Amino acid sequence: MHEYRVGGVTIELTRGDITKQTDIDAVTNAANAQLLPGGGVAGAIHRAAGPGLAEECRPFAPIRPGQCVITGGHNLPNPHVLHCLGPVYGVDEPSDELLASCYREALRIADEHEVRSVAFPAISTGAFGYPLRAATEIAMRTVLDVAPTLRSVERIRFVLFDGDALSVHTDVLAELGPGA
Ligand code: AR6
Repeated sequence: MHEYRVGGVTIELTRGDITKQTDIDAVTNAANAQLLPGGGVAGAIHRAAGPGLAEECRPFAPIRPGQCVITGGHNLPNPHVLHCLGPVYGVDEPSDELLASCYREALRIADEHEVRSVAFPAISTGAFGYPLRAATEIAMRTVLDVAPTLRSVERIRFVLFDGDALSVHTDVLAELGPGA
């Protein structure tokens, strides 16, 4: 686990599975507009949470790119799920602003719900095709920008599925960010 401090917030980078974050209050789903189980992160989160999650999601759907909604965690080890719809790269424009909005909105809503720790996957970098390095720069810039404004959230963890994504996140945070 790599750790960085920004004001009162710790940013953590780790390799792993977003559904296995037992010490985190709110995990983020890289959702689809209908908030249904899909592939990738959405499939894994809905599988682990059980059918109650899709049922709770139904009244909120569809959501727009850049939007985020919060639900309970059902059978996940986390009390909350933040469902973010990332932009489809090359289709939903401006994709950089829509992707930044996902991270900003998720943190704003988490803070509003007095959540203390949030985990993110690399939104839009799978089925939605966003180039990993560009997406990582947006994610890190947004989190560094928002962190000083948070009252409740004190820990933000990026859970990267493979070693390549972890090393890109580590490089980008070292370039942009606070000292380790
Ligand atoms: N834990 C952490 N990261 C994961 C996991 C996991 N369990 N599984 C995949 N990743 P994606 P998107 C990584 O496709 O691009 C779905 O079908 C993956 O390697 O889940 O926002 C939905 O239904 C990639 O780097 O999300 C939507 O239709 C990143 O998480 C669509 O895909 C995001 O990959 C959303 O596409």
